[in-house]
Amino acid sequence: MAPQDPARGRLLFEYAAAAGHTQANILVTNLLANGVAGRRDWPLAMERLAVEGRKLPDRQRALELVLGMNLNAVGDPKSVPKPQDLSEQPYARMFEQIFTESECDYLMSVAEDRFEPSMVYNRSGELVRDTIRTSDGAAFHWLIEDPAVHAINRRVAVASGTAYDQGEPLQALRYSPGQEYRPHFDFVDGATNQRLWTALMYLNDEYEGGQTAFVRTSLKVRGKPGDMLLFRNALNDGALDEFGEHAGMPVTAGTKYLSTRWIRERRWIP
Ligand code: PD2
Ligand code: ZN
Repeated sequence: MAPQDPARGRLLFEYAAAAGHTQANILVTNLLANGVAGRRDWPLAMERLAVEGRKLPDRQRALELVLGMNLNAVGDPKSVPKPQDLSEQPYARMFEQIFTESECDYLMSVAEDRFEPSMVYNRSGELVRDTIRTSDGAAFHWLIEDPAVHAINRRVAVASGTAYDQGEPLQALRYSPGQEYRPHFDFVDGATNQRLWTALMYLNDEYEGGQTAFVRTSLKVRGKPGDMLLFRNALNDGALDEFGEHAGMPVTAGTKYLSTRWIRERRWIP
């Protein structure tokens, strides 16, 4: 594989944008909003988004969504709801109604054209398809993380007491009847920058089955649209929390949409 150089890659997008390339301009705005591989300038990203919104309906929709959020000058939420305690082992908390219906609809609609069969890591660290995880997934990787998705990620960070830069890309997941995520740990064996937390955001209500089940305890969760479940995958000494084994139960009717974000110990973004 060619060596990765995200900062150089960002610079090339900046050149293309300055030369008038529309798509490169959009990507540069996204990178200014999230600060991946270079500087972060939220007010400038918002100004650019407003200009893009005059020509491009998708950008206008992202802009309107952000303007409806109660954000401070750097794009952080001014407040987040207090969580309900669900369990101490595993440590699990529910943030009810942390996202609005329009935010849930937005994530589902932006993901819709991007769904592909979900993958998992095998023992050699390669991403493969596996019957353990039969959903479809769409990752909002750094370049396509628009300012609205970015502001959603910042809300997850504030609620979880972590920094935005510790998060892996937000993923949207779609489960049709029979699809599931069988019991697993989100903890990655041997990782030096461990997945400490998992945030699951429930996006819709039009399905049956599909609860999030912690298989070593009796805890089963079905969030309402806009709710976020946050749980810890590791104990305070950094070791795996055995009680964190969990599953997305098979959906039996309808289609379930969910978003998930795995949060690392330290900075994860380039
Ligand atoms: O989609 C789910 O319900 C689910 C269940 C368990 C997702 C994940 N884990 C995950 O993304 O880690
Ligand atoms: Zn999981």
